[in-house]
Amino acid sequence: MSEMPAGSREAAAVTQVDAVIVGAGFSGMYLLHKLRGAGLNTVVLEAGDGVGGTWYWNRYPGARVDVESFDYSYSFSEELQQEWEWTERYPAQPELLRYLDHVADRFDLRRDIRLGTRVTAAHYDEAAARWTVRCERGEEYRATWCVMATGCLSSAQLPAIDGIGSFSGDSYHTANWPVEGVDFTGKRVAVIGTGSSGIQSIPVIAEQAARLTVFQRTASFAVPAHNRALEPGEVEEIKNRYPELRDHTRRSMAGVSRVRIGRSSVLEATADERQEVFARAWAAGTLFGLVTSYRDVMTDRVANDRVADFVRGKIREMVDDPDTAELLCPRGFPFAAKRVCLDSGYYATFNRGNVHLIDVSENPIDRLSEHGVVVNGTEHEADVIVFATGFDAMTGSLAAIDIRGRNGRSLRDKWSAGPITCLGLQSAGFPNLFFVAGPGSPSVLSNMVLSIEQHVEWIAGCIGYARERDVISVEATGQAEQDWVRHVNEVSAALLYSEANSWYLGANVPGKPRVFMPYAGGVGAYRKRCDSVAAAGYEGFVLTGGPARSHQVR
Ligand code: N01
Repeated sequence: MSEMPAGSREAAAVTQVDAVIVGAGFSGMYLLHKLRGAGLNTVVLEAGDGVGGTWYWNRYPGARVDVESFDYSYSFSEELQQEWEWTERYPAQPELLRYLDHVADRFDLRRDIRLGTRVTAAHYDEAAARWTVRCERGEEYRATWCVMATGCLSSAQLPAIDGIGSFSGDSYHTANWPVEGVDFTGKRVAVIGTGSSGIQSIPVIAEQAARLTVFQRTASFAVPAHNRALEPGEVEEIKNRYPELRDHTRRSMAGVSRVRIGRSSVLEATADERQEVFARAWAAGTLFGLVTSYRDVMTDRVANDRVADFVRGKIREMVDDPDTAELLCPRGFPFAAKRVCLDSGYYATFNRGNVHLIDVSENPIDRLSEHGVVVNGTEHEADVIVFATGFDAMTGSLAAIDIRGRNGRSLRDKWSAGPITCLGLQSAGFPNLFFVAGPGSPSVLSNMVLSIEQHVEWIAGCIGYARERDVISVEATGQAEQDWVRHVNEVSAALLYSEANSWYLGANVPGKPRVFMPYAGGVGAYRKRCDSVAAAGYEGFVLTGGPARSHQVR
């Protein structure tokens, strides 16, 4: 059953701990801090050579966060949030990585983080009620608790294009960018993909490259970031208001502080009123401004079309060449049914003489050749190819690990028709295994840091509750997860998400089941549900006592 040869397993070192956490990004680091504080001997296993997760790997030019910095930051430590100085509304990757490095040092986390340690398997031993976690180089860890803090967007996807290995120049995936950076000066560069990663990197690459060719299969909706430096007075005001801001975000829909959901319908507004409301949302420069401008943007396709028309109008204003502008106008799916992108100069980049857009929606890329990208029989020569082609989202990083629960059942098999979880936190048959921001939780539809903190606190609370009562295993019931999956599906069915081929649905990965994975009911409602489950003694979970109490606790 193991993917590791028996011989190498015998030779490997085995370390006994209370808890193993996989991943040292925002989730894994906070969880280590919490579990260590609760007295658990905890280790974090991290594939990268540094901490930071998403912000360690995604070093491509132009990478920056799309949620405002004062929201996209830990709230668990008053000292941390008071001492850290964000410089911009939407900080770039180096600043985010500095923040996470600071957190690792400030809370003395590094001594329990094993870098360069990729986890390959996690198997549950039912008799011992312990997980065995195996790593690529053969080390083994045994632990009562195992938490997958592996990230929603961490399994990078290369496209299935013929000849991908035959290109003789350099090629890079945005999510696996070299630490030393890439110099595009004087180079002919091809970028494949126009999601968030493409939209952020294209303007920066265009400034350096001799010639940039962008291959677009689907145009994305992008709204302006209006990024800027934060003023000293503004930072001080935010810091003074943190209790109020954090309280609001925890009870909100998307976990951000400056957004209020409109109460009226797009369809009841006059054309002038709509224009004014949309223009205000556009000027605010936030990811959620247009989508929350009216209450029915995500529930009514006609209402949604009004927003989409507004954005298309803006694209036509920004792009000089009318044919290029039309190609850049997204069509065929609702606004925000795919993740909206934040634009820092993307559309304006197509007004540069060295930038060319190739539409591959009807004529897909034939193949990669030794010298470039071949479309419709024409070879577009390039010295460098950048794949901004996304991720096997939400389940990819879990499927990459051979996870086996009770009776040796594999998580990959259990989820072969789509992920099944209770609250996105656990899956029945996998006792003591938790996911942070797992499928079935708000995660990618929300401010990730806020959702991560909520999950970490819930998991730490659950483990603490179990330990106080000599509980040796905690496991979601099949009924509880069925009820939750039904609720997740009902909520998303009332929204327009299924009308787009997005990574939310796994539609970007050939063969992946088409299931809407995140929970769209909002972080406030979700938190209430999690809190009430905990308050009822972990209703929907079976808590099994240890040898002294070999019965179900509760
Ligand atoms: O990935 P994507 P991403 N031929 O899947 C195209 C977060 N993020 O890395 O749409 C040609 O969105 C594909 O085309 P199509 C954020 O949540 C956040 O950009 O499948 N094209 C698409 O255009 C985001 O949503 C930030 O038709 C091919 C692109 O590749 C998520 O990560 C920054 C192709 C992939 O876009 C993923 O974003 C970056 C092919 N064979 C990322 N195969 C922030 O701002 C794929 N494509 C914080």
